[in-house]
Amino acid sequence: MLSVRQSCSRDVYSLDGLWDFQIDPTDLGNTDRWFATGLPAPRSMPVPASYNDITVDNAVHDLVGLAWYQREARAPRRLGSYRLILRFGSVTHSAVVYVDGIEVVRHDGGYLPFEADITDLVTPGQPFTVTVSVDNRLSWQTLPPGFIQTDVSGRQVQRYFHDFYNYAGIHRSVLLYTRPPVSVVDVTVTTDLAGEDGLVRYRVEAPGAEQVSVRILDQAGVAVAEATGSTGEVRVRQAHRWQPGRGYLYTLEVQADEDTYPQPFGIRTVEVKDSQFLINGEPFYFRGYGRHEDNPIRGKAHDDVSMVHDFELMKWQGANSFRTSHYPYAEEVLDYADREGFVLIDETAAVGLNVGLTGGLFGNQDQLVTFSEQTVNDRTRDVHARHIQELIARDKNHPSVVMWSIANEPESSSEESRAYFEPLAQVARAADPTRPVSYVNVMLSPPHLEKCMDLFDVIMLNRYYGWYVDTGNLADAEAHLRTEVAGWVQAFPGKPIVFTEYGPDTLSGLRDLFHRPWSEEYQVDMLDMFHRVFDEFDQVVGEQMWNFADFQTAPGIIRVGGNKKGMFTREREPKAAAYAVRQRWQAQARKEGSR
Ligand code: GCB
Repeated sequence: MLSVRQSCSRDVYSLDGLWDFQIDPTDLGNTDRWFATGLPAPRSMPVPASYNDITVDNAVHDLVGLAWYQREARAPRRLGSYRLILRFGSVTHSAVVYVDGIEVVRHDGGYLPFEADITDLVTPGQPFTVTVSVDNRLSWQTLPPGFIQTDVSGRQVQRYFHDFYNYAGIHRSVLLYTRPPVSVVDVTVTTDLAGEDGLVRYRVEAPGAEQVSVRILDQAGVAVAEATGSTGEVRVRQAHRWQPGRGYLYTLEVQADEDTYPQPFGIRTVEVKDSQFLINGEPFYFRGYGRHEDNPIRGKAHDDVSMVHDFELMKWQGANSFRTSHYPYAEEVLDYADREGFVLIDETAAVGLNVGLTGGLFGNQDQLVTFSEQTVNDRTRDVHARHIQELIARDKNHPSVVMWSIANEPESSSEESRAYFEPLAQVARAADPTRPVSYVNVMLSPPHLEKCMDLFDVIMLNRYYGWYVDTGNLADAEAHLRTEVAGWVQAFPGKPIVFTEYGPDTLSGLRDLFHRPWSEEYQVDMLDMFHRVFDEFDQVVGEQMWNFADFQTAPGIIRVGGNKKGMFTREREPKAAAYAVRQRWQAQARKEGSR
């Protein structure tokens, strides 16, 4: 799906701000038709935001079920023959949208956009009502998966297998935009290098358009190439390459009859070859983090203030990359990464397809099986395939995205897991033949147990030697880590290895002469130990520690006010490790710069 971009044929209006809001744990709203009659007892709720931490009401914070949002909007006065589209950046986890009481769209999946053409339901210049029912319930057929239990008081309790709080609500901007009756609905840009030149292949979908043409504008807005037709290849002479740290962007300005759509893109190549990850033909070493969209009060909502500040912190550290763990991030974040030259591993919301894990490496208390008719099944796989397709459709033109991660830490050591993932690897490759595809492997599935890695291009590993195992014994941790890396190198020769998680929980301010677990000293020591081992293996081409910042989780005996593995606190104050790792990453960056 195309991002919303303003142009001479497209006007954009924001519906962000305060909406009416009401929780509906007993599902009254559908029976009483709140979408037509209005919310009986609304309170104010900001959009975008997770609703959970905004009020001081436990019923809102712990809601399992439906919440309703409603507001008035006004159709543009001079709509003429143009279409009016209502567009949501994301609603977590599923939404049904009504305009003046009539359902216009429903969408499952809490981290991807959706839209509806509402032209025929509105009158130019007149107000209309938008209502959204938001469902935060997770089941075995949602991503991420979960299941609901009823406690002794009859209250519904959401259980899940991933380690971040189940924040919900309208998490990204709600927009109205106009476009001509015949308009661009999709653009795909892929690029190659030919010596100093860039080759730009494009495909435009604009159903019914009689004339399609494109111009390539450089960063100064100067046209450097053009072509006609809905597909083609254009040569950009002496092209500026999009490079890590230098995010040069061109714009493919598409003209389809009356419609103009500006599609930003970068000229660069990505390839996996001989245990190396190549960007523009040069070995790239990933330095950075797994992250979360997570902030005090607003939860998982996007906001530009936090985004820009987080990128400043990452640059200060010398990081060059991150993974969008564990779901697709806001489109604004991808646009900004493109501009800033950050390298992204783009992940689906398939986290927790593994009943062996709940918030870390500890037991399966409910005796569940991951893959079965009652749990993760063929229907889940169909949903997963759709998520992969929607993610790639949204993010395919971002030069910052260099690899797709189709799942985080799924079960991958059983025959069932292979049967589940084999078709999904194909779905991803069919949707995008230009980028490597992989998934993130869990510690429970070392090379001798692993059944899926041969389907993928890069070995991504989350490892917690020194924390969940060998706790406090970094000598043993180091030995075990070294042996395991050697095992991967031997089992999958030629595949590069990226560490996508490692690090201990660390309580900011806890200092310890004896460097024991939870102290800031231990975080420094443990990260240092991992880095020592990485440096011994040429096949290790990246280190993304866990996590950029502390983040909120479900309550649990191994979580103290959330997960504390951040390099920064949840408020973005640095821990000691932030300075120590900065020295290493800045030194690496300087070395690369002098090459
Ligand atoms: C993992 C998960 C991540 C958790 C982390 C932890 O392996 O991928 O979501 O937060 O471990 O801290 O336990």
